[in-house]
Amino acid sequence: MKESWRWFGPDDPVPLAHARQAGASEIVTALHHIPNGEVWPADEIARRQAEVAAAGLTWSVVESLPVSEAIKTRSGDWRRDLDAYCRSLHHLGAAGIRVVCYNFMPVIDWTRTDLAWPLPDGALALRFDATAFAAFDLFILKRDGAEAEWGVERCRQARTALCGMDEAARERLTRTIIAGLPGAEESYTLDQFREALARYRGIDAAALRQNLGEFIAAAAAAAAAAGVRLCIHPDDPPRPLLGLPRVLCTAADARWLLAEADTPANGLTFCAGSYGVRADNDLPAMVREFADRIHFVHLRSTRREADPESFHEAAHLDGDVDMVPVIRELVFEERRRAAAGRIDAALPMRPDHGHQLLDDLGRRTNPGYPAIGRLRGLAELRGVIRAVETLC
Ligand code: DNO
Repeated sequence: MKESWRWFGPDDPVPLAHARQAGASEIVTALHHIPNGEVWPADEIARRQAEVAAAGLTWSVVESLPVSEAIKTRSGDWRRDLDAYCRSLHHLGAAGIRVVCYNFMPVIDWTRTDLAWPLPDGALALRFDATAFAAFDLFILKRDGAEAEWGVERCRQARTALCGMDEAARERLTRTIIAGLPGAEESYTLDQFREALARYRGIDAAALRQNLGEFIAAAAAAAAAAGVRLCIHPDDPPRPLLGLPRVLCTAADARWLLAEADTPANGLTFCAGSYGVRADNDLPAMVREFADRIHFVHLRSTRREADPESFHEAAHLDGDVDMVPVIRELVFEERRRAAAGRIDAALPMRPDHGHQLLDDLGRRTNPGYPAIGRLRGLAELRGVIRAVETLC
């Protein structure tokens, strides 16, 4: 596998030199300063590539080339944005960057309620607490219809949770949900957030699926022509939030999307942590089924809590994800590709997220992306990969 490391660009508090010392050879990044919907110019791609190469690394995966809200809702300037998307794919392919990750989550990207949840050993983890999320939805956002969706018991728990939060805690929860986690690109105030939600009135799961299907038909054709492989990131968490549909949560969703455009240019980012939040996703079986369409891998593990809709991020080899069988299936796929002479035999993988520990604590870090927590994750995963490659 190609060991890669996410780098958020020149403002990332973890420099490229540290990614290299962690043992990574590849960089996963994006032109974060370009607004969603705009073309990524060839010269800006080349400049970023040169910066990465100067550190002895290769920019081999884009995460993400964001899909604009106009495209997701198929409204406003969506045709212009789609054209820009296809032009960016062309520029990336011409620069030799062949793997492009994206997602199709409405309004908000990945979502957590707590970015510094203390573990028993003193390290800090990211957490999604369904009750805290309900408290935001019901009593801070005050979304119409939320009460009926959450049900009596969760509303009661949420009211109690809200009473336990002071003004600062409520503000922190709100910002954690709507201000955008690293890589999310969109950031909202409460009023802007309400407007963004309103744009999805009338867009249910079937309508969003149709929009995604139409997007991938056009984008995969452009990607194929550019020599690029697109790979969708699953929804995180993998279930509808705030009355918004989410349509890439399960094996059935992935199967559907891959059939919509039957070309390697339409592929998956296999994010073990996101798919693993659902007990009904059998991860090794999913890798086996979708193997030849997986172009990028996020290795991370989550732990479901006593409340089955809540989870926190566990250490990479702990949690609910069967990491060793997942890695074994990925290694088998790499061997099949190598035997078939495919140029994409080595799969790019990155240690996704990491606990804040040791010198990470007290430092400015991008939530989920501290240096030492990820270094530990990568080292543990590398050990498993080597063992599987040797013994299986
Ligand atoms: C979180 C990431 C996501 C991911 C996007 C892909 O850590 O996995 O932000 O980059 O959803 O489009």
